[in-house]
Amino acid sequence: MRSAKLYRYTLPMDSGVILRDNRLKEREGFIVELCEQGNIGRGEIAPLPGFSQEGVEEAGALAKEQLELWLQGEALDYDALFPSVAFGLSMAELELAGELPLEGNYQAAPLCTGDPDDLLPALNAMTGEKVAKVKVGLYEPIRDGMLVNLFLESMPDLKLRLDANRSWTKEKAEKFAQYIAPSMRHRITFLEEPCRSPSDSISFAIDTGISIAWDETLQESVRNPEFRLGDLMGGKAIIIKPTLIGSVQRCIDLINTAKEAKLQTVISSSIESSLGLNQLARLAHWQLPNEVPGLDTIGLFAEQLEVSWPGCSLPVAELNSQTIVWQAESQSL
Ligand code: OSB
Ligand code: MG
Repeated sequence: MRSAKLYRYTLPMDSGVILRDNRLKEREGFIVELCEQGNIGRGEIAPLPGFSQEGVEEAGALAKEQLELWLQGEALDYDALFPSVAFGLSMAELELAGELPLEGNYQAAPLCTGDPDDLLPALNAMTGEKVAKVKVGLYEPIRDGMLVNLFLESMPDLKLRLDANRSWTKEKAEKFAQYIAPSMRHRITFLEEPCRSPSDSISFAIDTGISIAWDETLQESVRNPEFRLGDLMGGKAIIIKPTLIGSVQRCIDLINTAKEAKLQTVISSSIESSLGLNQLARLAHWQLPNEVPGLDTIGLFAEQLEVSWPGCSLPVAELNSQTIVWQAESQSL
């Protein structure tokens, strides 16, 4: 017999400047729970406002419809579903089948969004490779450039991932680069999407020697079924945010194609609850054991959900305290 539940959760949070114009004070989403023969599998369906094309209501309606099919024993066609729904349902199926390894990579690249002084203790506490992520493009490019240069100069073993979220014109991006000493540039592992247009970002990489990574461009590209990873020329890395990309299988396919193309691949958060974030850490360790994932987002929340993120002391709300919006069981299977 199969049974399934859909919980709707609301968690207090403050996304601060991370989401730029889409500041969030609450995170809403669903947890799907599948049961079969005493086994259980969960997944998170949480479209991210301002990033996902689907809204939370639409995602919930589609999830219920698909859960009905699952109860009847049908195989779900993930490529036809909203990315957030495909991700959550496929993750739940994977966990139910016992195919998602338990071990996770919880070593996140610390995310610096405001005061650079906040980053120093986190960096000093890191063992192994020191890698941090800094949001740029929120203030003047000159300030960003000076700051990044200062970081690199003062910590010789530091590597930085930067993210501009397409906020610069080509001129502003160049202004930023002017302030980074050429001898430091190779320690910027990559800069995500410096410019509004992808072609300007490619020119920027060629002109400055600073490697770039695709995040928004990858999300846009995968919406086109004809898309081939080889179309994303000029980037050194891709950022995979499964909630915005689709099913676990689709993410794994992308990872494998990227490996063949020698593209660095980073699994990253779409501000999932601690439940989804833990699963992303497990997916990252399983598929990309040697890559630090971009999962340092639990600190944006005021509460965790059901499972704790390792080392995080925020209170944990039980799944049972959330609303069950739908549940059913199959008769025949
Ligand atoms: O700008 O890459 C982004 C999270 C949600 C939406 C957009 C972004 C992010 C992150 C996640 O930055 C953290 C990370 O990638 O390290
Ligand atoms: Mg990004």
